[in-house]
Amino acid sequence: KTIAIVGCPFSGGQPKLGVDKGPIHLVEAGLIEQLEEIGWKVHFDGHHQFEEIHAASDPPIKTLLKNPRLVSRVCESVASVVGGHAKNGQLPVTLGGDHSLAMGTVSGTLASYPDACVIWIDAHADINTSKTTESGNIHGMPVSFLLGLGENHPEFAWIRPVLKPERIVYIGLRDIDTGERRILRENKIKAFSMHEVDKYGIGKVVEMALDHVNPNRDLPIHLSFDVDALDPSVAPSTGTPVRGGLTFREGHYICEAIHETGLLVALDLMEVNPSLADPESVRQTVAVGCSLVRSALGETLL
Ligand code: DIR
Ligand code: MN
Ligand code: MN
Ligand code: MN
Repeated sequence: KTIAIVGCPFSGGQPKLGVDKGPIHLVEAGLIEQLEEIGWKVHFDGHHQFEEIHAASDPPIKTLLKNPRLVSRVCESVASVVGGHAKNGQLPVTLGGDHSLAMGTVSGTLASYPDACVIWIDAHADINTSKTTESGNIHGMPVSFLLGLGENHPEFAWIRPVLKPERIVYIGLRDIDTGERRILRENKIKAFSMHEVDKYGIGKVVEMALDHVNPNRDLPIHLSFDVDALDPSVAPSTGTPVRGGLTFREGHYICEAIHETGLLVALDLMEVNPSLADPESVRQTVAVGCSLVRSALGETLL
């Protein structure tokens, strides 16, 4: 099987510059060669080029949602690229960029694998709607769009509510907005916060997460990994670090365990921002990003 690297230098879902450089750093650090070394054929035809939409022609929706037309159009094109690779039988690995891109990647996966489940690794739930968001940053909202929650915005008309609440599970949460907490509860969405990781251990948490979204271990899996799920001591170069996160091993264990299912069909690695720390922290974060991807794609310790 072949991996298709989808490099997405995009930052429009949040305000901090630099996250668009994440995919370039990951590829320059040797990710493609590393994947070839563990036996994959890797298809990469350069980082995605996104058309510009200038701020003047992209006013906020209801004065709040930022860059809505830009984020929507970029995600629509990411959906078609990821969906196209999946239809060709390739395994898309999307390198972000901010996590709003997952509106595109998950839409692309579900277009090819309608019964796929999503495992979302993050400090945040990314499930705000335009009613609940406090920041207006769309990277805090992709899950609600995929579930079809919240209002219908004509700017996002292409997004279908492809995901069912019982087909997504979270691991690593520790910074959830009040409105998000209510949405999670009302839709009975399963989430394992850092509290559950401490209580049960990561091995049991991954098993329980899979039991929930994939009880018979027969559904395709889309793994969407926000690097801020890791503790800031492990992955410091990211836009919204939150202390008390996953250790290096807990993050890798999740990836290894999902690889072991043999069911992974798409992977996202998001929110690496090489502009937000000193050079050594950047190097460390990029390196951990590469090694998470390798673990999800079968690198073993022995
Ligand atoms: C916050 C932060 N819940 C928001 N979300 C982040 O802006 O909606 N997601 N940082 O990665
Ligand atoms: Mn291609
Ligand atoms: Mn996220
Ligand atoms: Mn996050």
